[in-house]
Amino acid sequence: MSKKEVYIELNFDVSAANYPDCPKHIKPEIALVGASNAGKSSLLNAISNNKKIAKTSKSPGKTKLFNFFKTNKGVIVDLPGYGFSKVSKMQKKQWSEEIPKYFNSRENLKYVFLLTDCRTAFKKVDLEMIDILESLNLHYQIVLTKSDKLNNKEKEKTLQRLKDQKSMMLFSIKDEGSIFTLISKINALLSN
Ligand SMILES: Nc1nc2c(ncn2[C@@H]2O[C@H](COP(=O)(O)OP(=O)(O)O)[C@@H](O)[C@H]2O)c(=O)[nH]1
Ligand SMILES: [Mg+2]
Repeated sequence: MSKKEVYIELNFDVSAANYPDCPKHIKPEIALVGASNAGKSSLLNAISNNKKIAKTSKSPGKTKLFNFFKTNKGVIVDLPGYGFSKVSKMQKKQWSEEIPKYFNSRENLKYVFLLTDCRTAFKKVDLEMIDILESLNLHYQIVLTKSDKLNNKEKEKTLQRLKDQKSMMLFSIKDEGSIFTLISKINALLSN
């Protein structure tokens, strides 16, 4: 199989500012959630090998909408990033009302990837999100992003801690192995 066949073909579908505007469909859906700047857009670009599919930004808070992407097997949603200081009223409403509404009501939601920067993981906002996912019994995995920023010692330590820990994985857009691991997981999730 060539590398091109391995990547997930993503096509931007639609953005929704509020939960009721999210498109209805019958395919399996996977959600990406995480603090603003956690690396959600970069991960989408990495799994599709397409730098332009999702806008990445160095300044936090650019993705203020639910962004829906279609694959040939299902749908991937980039949720509004939470937890940065300068926010509009609308942004606060999205975190406190629209994201929980989405998790509460989304019938085809198969799985959630919760992204968090491996250097600053498990801040209050992440823990609050984990609480929501747990309380709704949603299946999820924590993706510790930007692992290339760890030195070898830190990386070794983190991997040791994550051993046999299926609920977490280390990820970097600079680590092909981690990209392909995630692609396989997504393909499997969307095939069931
Ligand atoms: N070094 C490194 N930087 C990353 C990685 N993933 C994302 N970034 C950077 O982190 C910033 C935020 O990424 P972005 O994908 O826009 O985050 P989002 O707000 O969650 O969508 C950008 O400057 C990215 O280039 C990674 O794996 N390694
Ligand atoms: Mg983004």
